[in-house]
Amino acid sequence: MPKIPPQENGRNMNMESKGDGNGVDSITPNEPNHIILSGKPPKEWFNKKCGQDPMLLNEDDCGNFTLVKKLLSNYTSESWKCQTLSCLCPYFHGTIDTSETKICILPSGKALTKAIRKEYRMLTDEERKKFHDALKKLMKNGIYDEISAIHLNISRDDSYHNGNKFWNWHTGYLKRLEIELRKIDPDVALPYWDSTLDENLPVSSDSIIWTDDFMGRSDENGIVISGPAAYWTSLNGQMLRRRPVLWGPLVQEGTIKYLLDETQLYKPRNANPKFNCSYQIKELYEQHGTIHHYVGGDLQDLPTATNDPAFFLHHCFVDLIFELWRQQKDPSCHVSIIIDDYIDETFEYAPRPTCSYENPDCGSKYLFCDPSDTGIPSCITKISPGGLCSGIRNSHQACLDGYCNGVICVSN
Ligand SMILES: [Cu+2]
Repeated sequence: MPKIPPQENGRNMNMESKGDGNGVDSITPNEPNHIILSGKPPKEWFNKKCGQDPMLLNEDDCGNFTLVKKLLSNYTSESWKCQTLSCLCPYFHGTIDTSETKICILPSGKALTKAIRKEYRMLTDEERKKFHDALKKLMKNGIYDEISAIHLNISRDDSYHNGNKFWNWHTGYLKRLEIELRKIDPDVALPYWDSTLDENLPVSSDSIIWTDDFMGRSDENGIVISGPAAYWTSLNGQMLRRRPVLWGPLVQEGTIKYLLDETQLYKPRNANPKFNCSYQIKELYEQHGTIHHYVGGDLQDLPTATNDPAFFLHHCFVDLIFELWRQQKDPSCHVSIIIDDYIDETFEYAPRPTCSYENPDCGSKYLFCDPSDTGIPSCITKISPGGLCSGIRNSHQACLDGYCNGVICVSN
């Protein structure tokens, strides 16, 4: 049995579905160009208060969501349910080579291989360009919107973001985008954004991840003006936005260690300490929410979160942590969504970037190794020009294409 169950029917407010009949794979608007998804407001997320945070966007009357863009209904794939490359093969118009076991030969003559999900900054420039190019194509051909609308649709059902269903649903959801990216370019895999790499900067928003060559910059109004989603108009007909200055806590390495520590003891008040899986999972869920809040704009608001490609990079990281946790889980820990024999052969995660005194190379020109305050070396993202570099021990390595003049990164 696959870990990822078939999706349940989302509530199709003023929408009718077609395709595979599961109600969410393909959504056809009743009116081609303007749909109001009305009804119950989406669940209040991250303790937001309607109307109190100017960066909570796109909700009209605190609950109604306006879907302005026309959906092309050109996404009907079931391929995300595949757990083997041979299952994926027909979706890539490949043929199974019978002389060698189960190898899928693509029309290009190359073999279809597992997607290797690397940290975004561990991609080579060529790999990152391929990812961005494939992403832009999906934005142009309407598939990105179709996939985004699936999340919009389920966002109106609390159960997808509350409780155990959250994990396996989002695992499958990431595969939807990844497989479509790979149909455009089979060399591509979904990268993950390890936000702990940004956390140790003096100002985390100085990370190169928010520069033109990566996820892009936003202007003073929060509109994303560079990167693969520059001036991207999403489902609601508005341009993609993030906080003009990203703000708030990110995930700390110590938190990840704490979450992955099998011997972590949860000590409820007036009770004996005990290992508690559901508590651990809830903690990871809460941590994941802080990143949505940090980026703000579309990503902060549940119905619009997937408008931002950063959603997929962030969730890919959360999925990695969950996967590590799942592999290391306490066998006596019973969480209904975890199935012992679950193996997905279509993708795997490359290790998170690490370094040590013996090997201070993080494996990317976009990362550097720093002992930080703890004395334990860890990889940190490089800082974009103009960013703050004070207080970093290895500050001579911290600035991308420049140097630290003591306080600020200046270009060479
Ligand atoms: Cu979600």
